[in-house]
Amino acid sequence: MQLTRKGLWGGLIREFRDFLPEISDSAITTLREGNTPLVEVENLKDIFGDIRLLLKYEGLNPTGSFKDRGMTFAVSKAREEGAKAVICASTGNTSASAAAYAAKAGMKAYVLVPDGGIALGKLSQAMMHGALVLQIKGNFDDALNLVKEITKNYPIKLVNSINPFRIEGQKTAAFEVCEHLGFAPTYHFLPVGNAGNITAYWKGYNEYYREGFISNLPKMMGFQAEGSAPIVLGHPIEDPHTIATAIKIGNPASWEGALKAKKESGGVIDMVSDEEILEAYKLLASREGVFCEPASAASLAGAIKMKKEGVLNDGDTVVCTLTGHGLKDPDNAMNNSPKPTKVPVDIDKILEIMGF
Ligand code: AN7
Repeated sequence: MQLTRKGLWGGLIREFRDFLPEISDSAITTLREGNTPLVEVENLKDIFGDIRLLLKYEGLNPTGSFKDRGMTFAVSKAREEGAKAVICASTGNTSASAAAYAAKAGMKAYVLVPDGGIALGKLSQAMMHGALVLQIKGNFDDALNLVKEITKNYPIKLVNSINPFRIEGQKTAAFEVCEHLGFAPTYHFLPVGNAGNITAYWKGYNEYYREGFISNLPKMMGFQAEGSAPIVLGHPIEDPHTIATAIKIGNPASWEGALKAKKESGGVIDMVSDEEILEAYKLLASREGVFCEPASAASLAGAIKMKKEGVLNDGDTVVCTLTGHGLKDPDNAMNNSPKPTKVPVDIDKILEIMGF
């Protein structure tokens, strides 16, 4: 048998280079991110009937979230420009990704995270990858303001999604959805925090549309958490709250991008409650075998809400992006599932509990 390279994935910069800004080969910093599966939902027919529902499982990226798509490009660009350090504010996933890609590029990473309310998995990643982790006695919005101020005056590359190369990398997820399906979905649901991702997907779909690869554009359906829904309410929120800490953001950086995606696509920016988010989170894990973090489940919670409101129809193709892996947030997982049963080393007792 002959060994072949068939099917090996070069990371999204190499795979989608024709659709990205130019970058020199030697600067490319990749952990082979992208190429995540589009998983067909099979067991939610009681809710969705004959709607075709698919999950873009971004938790399977190298650091466990979609942030790797933007980070490979932002860090590669920083490296090309000769930067020695990167910095970001983060609710967790951006810091994990920035820390990993900075390590790979041989750069220093500084990450500013809220003190408390950052999921354990994410914090442990930033620490393990050797970032300087600064816990701010404030929220994400405070951290982002500080980072913007610092990068004005010091030679550190900002890698939050206000860095346009982040959006460029992230748009490739829309390319993959089109390539997997062979067409664009009718609806695309996403959780919305800083709104960089919905902005990026909309850009990606539009670029494939202009190329003639797809003949329709999806309606973009962005969902914020109820206690943290500035775009829905139409004003920044001073003190946002939600169990979905990844999207606990009161003043999104890409606010305009989200509104543009909504308006141009004929979609919505709406909100779901923490209860609805947790319900969707548990449904995915227990009935589809897909473990995502709570913020990610806001996309499915949004789809369930829209189905109930009669917006979705039989025959529609609906994609929900699951932005981050469930292992990111072990505390929420433990608090929202049945506890293990402690048993003695006694086969009769065990069989009895098993129901035999
Ligand atoms: C799992 O890590 O903002 O609307 O600092 O981690 O593009 O901001 C994370 C955001 C959705 C929202 N799902 O995406 C950060 C950060 C998960 C996330 C979002 C985030 P955007």
